[in-house]
Amino acid sequence: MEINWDAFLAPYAQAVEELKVKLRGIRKQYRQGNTHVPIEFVTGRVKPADSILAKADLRHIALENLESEMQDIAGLRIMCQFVEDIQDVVKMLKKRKDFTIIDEKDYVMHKKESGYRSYHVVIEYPVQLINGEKKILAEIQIRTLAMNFWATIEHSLNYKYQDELPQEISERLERAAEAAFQLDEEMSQIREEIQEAQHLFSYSKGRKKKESGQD
Ligand code: 0O2
Repeated sequence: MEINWDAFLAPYAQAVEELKVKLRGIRKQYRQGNTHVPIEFVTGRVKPADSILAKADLRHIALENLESEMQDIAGLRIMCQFVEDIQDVVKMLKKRKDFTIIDEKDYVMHKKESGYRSYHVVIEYPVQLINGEKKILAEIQIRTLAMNFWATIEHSLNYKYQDELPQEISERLERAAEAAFQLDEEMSQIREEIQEAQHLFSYSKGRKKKESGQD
């Protein structure tokens, strides 16, 4: 089967752009509300054609079934400061009316064998095209900054070694996963202190801006 990649990926690209704006908008609303902001930053990407083909091969997904079986062609990532923020973000996503959640995977409570931790939500998102509406699948990954740091490093090492990591690196990654977990635990313990400090800091920044007429 011959795929016209530009045409195939266009709705996914549109969905990623729209969802980035929407998810970043949530962050802005929290900030304006002067409450704790559970979202640190948001990224998004469309899986490149070569990665789609490699994954389809690995997972035995027929090209005709890509749209229904590959859930992460459109991918969004929401980074949080604290593990507790992840559930707040998931709850907030569940209340939204502009997409439907069709699957959830909790790799925070149940980490993967690799040490990977993250919360995955698969959504069905309607994009408006010139010839009508098209519902596409997108995956939103919600994770802490520590989980993201580990996953990003592990992903690039696996890419470099083509999923055949030398024993020593594999062991170091395991220890790093544990260290990232401990970091999240420690930060959770002093969460209230940190939030109060951040609140004071943004309040004083806001006042200075006002005083210097930058507001
Ligand atoms: P890229 O380059 O990140 O876009 P499933 O296993 O199908 O039941 P899951 O885990 O949601 O469910 O699907 P999958 O296909 O295993 O993983 C989807 C994405 O989750 C991956 O995308 C990664 O982004 C992330 N991920 C899953 N497992 C790991 C892991 O062990 N390490 C890291 N670093 N990331 C992981 P891709 O396809 O890797 O592409």
